[in-house]
Amino acid sequence: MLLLSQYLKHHKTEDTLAELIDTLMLACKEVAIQLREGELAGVLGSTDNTNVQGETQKKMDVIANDLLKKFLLDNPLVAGLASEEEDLPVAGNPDGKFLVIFDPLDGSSNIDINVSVGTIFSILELPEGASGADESAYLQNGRKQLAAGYVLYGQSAVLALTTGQGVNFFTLAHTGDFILTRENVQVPTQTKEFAINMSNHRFWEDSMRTYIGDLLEGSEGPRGKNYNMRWIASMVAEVHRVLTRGGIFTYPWDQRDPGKPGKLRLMYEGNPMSMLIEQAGGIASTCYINILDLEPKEIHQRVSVALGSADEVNTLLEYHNDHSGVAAQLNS
Ligand code: P6P
Repeated sequence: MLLLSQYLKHHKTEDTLAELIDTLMLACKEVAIQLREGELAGVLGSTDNTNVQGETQKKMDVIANDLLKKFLLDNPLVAGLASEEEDLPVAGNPDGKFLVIFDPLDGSSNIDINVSVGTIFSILELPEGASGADESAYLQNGRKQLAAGYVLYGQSAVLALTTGQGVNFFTLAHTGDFILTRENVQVPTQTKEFAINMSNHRFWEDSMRTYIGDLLEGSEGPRGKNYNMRWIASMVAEVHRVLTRGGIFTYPWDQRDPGKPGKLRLMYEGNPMSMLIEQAGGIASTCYINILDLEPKEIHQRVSVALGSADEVNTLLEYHNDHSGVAAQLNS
């Protein structure tokens, strides 16, 4: 039984990075405790506020965001943080070395129906001479991430973590320790399982309609095999399924708001999940280029996402080989 701290030490993770990951886990353990109490703690339901995304904030969105801010800003290593629930970055210690970007509770629309949600995080180094108060310091290409991961609050609380040396799962024990439960996670290259919100079908590009249509034709169609579909409406749960048994998850650009690249956010959903997927041997694309190759322009910018089993994502990319449309322009 290897504790998270022992694993990081054994794999020579730089000391201050290991310390920061430990701080993040202290916050996530508190989130897990609140979620476990649920109705009993009065943490379900919504607030009267909307966040910068224009979404109604759930009580747990605010509680999780406040817990992460408290623990991170108490750590002098943190120069600043950015959150889905914060309009602007929040400055930490001016002498700190790390920036932390997070979605405190991804999938929170599932809170009141007791379906899995999660905390997604991305860790960057503060650029030389920059300040954690400035948005520009956070706008770093996804390949600059020092570490990325999520804590999925399901039947068990599971941390999926990469520091650039592969992906590992750690399960939260009753002792409060995260214990290594799966080492060197690998995404199977092929799959028969896809995840997309089918209710948006009429708004997709023709290329996506054709790709999904061919999946639905099953063994009689051009793909020559039957597929199963999943949609949890919680990216963190979908990505955990893909890391665990393969699959393709996609939330593509659509015509509902054609000026938006997609629904999901690049800095605290796309980039951290893409680092995990690539580190586990999968592919994470905008449907046009690798997500980790995008140059960010603003902290809450959105992105089209197609990630998972390498062979399946490559097939999706073959359907999206025309890069002349607005979706490709917004996602390249
Ligand atoms: P829809 C949750 O709000 C989220 O950002 C992702 O976790 C999830 O995959 C997606 O949105 C669900 O979107 O349109 O199905 O509600």
